[in-house]
Amino acid sequence: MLQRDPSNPILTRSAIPPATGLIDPSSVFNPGAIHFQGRDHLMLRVQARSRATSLVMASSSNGIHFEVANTTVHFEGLEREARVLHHIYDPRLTEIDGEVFITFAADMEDACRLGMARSKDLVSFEFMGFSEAPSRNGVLFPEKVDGRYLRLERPNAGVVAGGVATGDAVILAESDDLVAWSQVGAPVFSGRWRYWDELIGSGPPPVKTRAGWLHIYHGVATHFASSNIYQAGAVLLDLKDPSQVLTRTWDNILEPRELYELTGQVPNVVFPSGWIVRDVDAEGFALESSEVLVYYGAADTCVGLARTTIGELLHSCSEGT
Ligand code: BMA
Repeated sequence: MLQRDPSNPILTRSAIPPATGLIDPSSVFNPGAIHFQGRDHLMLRVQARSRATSLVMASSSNGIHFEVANTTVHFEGLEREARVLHHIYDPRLTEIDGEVFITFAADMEDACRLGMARSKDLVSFEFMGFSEAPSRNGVLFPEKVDGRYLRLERPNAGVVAGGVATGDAVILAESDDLVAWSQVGAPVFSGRWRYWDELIGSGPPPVKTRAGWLHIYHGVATHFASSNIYQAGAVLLDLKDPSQVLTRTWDNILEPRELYELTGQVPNVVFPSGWIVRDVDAEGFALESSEVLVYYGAADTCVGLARTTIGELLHSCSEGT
């Protein structure tokens, strides 16, 4: 369904310049992505050998070959957070009215919360706040719907036996100011036990198409003895009421098959976290013919790129149940 780029993995740990201060890092994965001010940008998750996590920007003129910045990202104001903060990671990027908003996971002493930051130039970043409740995999819609900002997120309160806190439901939240958020109604979609997407979480932010809000998510199959398997699927949400699912893929659309996805820091993982949609009409709707570049973390070790089109993704959703 999704076609891997022949130059995969497009980024590995050797691409991180020592000038970042990250000497001989272990991994680079789960990037946010955006086309902004004429270039393609990734916000990379880089893990040092201490397993401390940093975020590093990279940019490209073709979406394949990226130049990695010499500095790490600093969210101005985050240093004033009083609670112990261990890691921030898995950023997702959304442009709203010429400004880029970043949603990210934040591991605190008691829970993982959803953080937000904003930037007008992808050079300086301003921290905005954290969710009150444990949550992660948050993605902002690129425009207000019915006068409200919307985001999808994955409450992170459940604990799988013997494992870390996680979840099997994606919810919709709304806000007037991008700071205070409240849940809208029931979960938008849930995990399908015994199949590929038992645990779920949003991938890149939703994209507006004439057919509805198109969205990619990751699903985890947990029922294999040796290891969880992270895969990708798609879901189409109603344009006017995105709490309503129109169609959803039944098969996954990307699963670990290549060596760099099957083996690494965490084996059997493809984790889509960013995408760039090339062609959009005058009203902001993605064209069915548009190329889509999907960026994903592979085995929590490196970055993969897979291509498709809006039309193919819509078709794969329509084949779901
Ligand atoms: C998820 C998150 C991701 C990671 C994935 C596979 O729960 O922690 O950051 O890529 O697991 O390890």
